[in-house]
Amino acid sequence: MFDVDSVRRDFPILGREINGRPLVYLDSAATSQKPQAVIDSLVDYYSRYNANIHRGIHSLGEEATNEYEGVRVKIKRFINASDAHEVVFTRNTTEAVNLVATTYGRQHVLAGDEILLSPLEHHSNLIPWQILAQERDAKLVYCDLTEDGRVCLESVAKKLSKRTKIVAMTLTSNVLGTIVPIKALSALAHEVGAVVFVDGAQGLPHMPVSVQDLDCDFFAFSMHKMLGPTGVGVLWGRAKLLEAMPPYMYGGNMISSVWRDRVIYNQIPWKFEAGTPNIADVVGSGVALDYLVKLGMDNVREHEIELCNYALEKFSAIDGMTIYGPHSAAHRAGVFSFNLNGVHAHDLGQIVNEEGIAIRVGHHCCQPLMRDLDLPGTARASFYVYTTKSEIDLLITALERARKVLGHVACR
Ligand code: ALA
Repeated sequence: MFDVDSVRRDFPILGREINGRPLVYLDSAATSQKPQAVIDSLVDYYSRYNANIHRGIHSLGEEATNEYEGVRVKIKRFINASDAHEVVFTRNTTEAVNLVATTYGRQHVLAGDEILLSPLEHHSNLIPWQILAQERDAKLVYCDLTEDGRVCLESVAKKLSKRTKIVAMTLTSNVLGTIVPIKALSALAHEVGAVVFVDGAQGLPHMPVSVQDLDCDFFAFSMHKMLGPTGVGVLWGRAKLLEAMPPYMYGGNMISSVWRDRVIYNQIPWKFEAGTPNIADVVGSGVALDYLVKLGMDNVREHEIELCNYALEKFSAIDGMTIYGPHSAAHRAGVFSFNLNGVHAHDLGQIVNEEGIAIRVGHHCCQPLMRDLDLPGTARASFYVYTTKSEIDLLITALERARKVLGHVACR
């Protein structure tokens, strides 16, 4: 295991004070904080080798191209893909979902076909499929959840059929923290010939992932949730699927030859990377991956399990606090949605902010799930590699204060 205190020293923002209190950042599911090495890499890029890539033969252009393409190889290793050409850079996870829905989806989903989702999906892994289904007169089908918010595999098996063309599910819920058993899901989906698209945005930052072991067909994630800069997403896809898909956007870099009236597209992955990409932030993403590799993803998960066990024990002792999602660390990541009896989530967010504590409140871009739970919203505390048990204690103290300030009496 790594030393959390020493990790914290690498994150300059954690030295900040908010409202006269040391910052307690419990909103890493929204975006993670960045280590100094990532911040420095952006200044280094712009100070020493800023140039456009894949275009010129001058030294700066070559250096920038090598760094950019080098990050693709780092990603290939990080997710254990079989080939770096299967790694496509996008702006974020949302763009990766849209890319697959509008290319692979339009090619393969026809009238009467079905797309299977879970009720846990973030709007970004729902609306692109909703629009595709509307366009094609296809149907969205939802599997059931267990009482504690886990994906029920028996229900997945029942809802799959020869009509199912795509199964799109998150690896980890950004609301309930649920970890979805993707490997078992892939096996079931492949039996009926469906492809599996995994939204890895909340999962990959927190656990070791091998796309080959998960046996999924597409896997998307965002670097800003795993110590990297904003503006870099990744779509991994099996080469044979990516090769058969049309481009998503058209323009420079995605071509091999152009005539006045026709074009031959570039090979994968560049076929999907039209225009000048976000070079600096891709470079910074490589440094973020180096940082995580150094910590060890097994250790990252172990640290999170320890925090989850601690939080589950402490939160369950608070009168009137409802925790949503799995009550076992084995089935969840460090994302805790909760409500405190009689206190509106927005009021909670405001009161804890007065103590320097950052949490997210609201529907978390999961309105259908909130409707299923019959909730207007929740407060959410989310952890990462720099989170400590004493920060969880500070949150609990602030919640107790919130209850007093808002004048509500605790009741179970
Ligand atoms: N999807 C991010 C979250 O859950 C923004 O907060």
